[in-house]
Amino acid sequence: MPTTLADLPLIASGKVREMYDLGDRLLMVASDRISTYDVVHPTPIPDKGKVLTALSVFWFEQTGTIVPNHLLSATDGVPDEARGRALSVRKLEMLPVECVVRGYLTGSGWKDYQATGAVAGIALPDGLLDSEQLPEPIFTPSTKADVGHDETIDFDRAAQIVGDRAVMEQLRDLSIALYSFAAEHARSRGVILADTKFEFGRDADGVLRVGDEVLTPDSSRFWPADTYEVGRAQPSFDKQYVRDWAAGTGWDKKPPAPTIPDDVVAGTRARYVEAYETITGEPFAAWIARTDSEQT
Ligand code: Q0Q
Repeated sequence: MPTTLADLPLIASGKVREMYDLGDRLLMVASDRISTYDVVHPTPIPDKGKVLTALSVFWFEQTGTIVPNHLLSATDGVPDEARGRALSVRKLEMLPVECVVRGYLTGSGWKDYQATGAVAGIALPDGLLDSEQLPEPIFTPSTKADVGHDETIDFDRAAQIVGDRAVMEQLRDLSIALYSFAAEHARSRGVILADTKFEFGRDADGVLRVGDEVLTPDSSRFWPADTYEVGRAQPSFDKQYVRDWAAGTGWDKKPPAPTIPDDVVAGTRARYVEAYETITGEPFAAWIARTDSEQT
């Protein structure tokens, strides 16, 4: 009997995503919800969940030779109501750190650098400017906060939390390799991948796999390369349209978030579809056709 999401045990939920139990595997579902300034708006962005799911699948398929991942299928076990925006994934024993890689100095990294000249205990050259590309990508792990922001920690603390320095070194090397591959690909398509976050776990055979979503606009910062300018904050490839609108409403960036008008919804949807087609070189319609069919 075809299932619906309501039939499945919910095991975890985030601001814009849910994780359900399929028994021998999990169902990772991306909603069409959008959050700005960490507050979820009441208005969905049609197809946002499908675009982000399609991007994760693109990157999983591109990076399987760098590190195995948890993807099983974009159709098997996926209820019709979630087709295109949900993946069945292997059950992993997730490691308790967020693996963040930064190629550019922005966000909390820029704040830490201004205050200390370092990020996550990694000393950086003097005189770097906001949004400047770092001499090389840096690994800046963070704790997994249930509520609020993850806290950046240094490598030694991350190794202590994971309980094995050699495993932490492996996570660092794999995270940097994944980021570097994706950043080179994105840059060739006119998009800067400023930073990203990975989560890893071990499957039942002890194999280390990258899990969660990967290299999506919700787990990464993507900037358009053609407007990139060092010395100021950069517009987000996907969220700038809605952020600029929100700034114009006088919203205090605290809950509740304002309802998004139709034209901003349409413009934001268009930016997500553009992000997918620019990065992958594939029409978004191809993803819809692929996941509408039975098997992939
Ligand atoms: C797992 N999460 C995060 C989450 C809500 C993701 C559980 N393959 C896995 C994964 C994954 N990915 C998880 N557990 C076991 N095996 C990841 C926090 C929460 C939606 C998506 N929660």
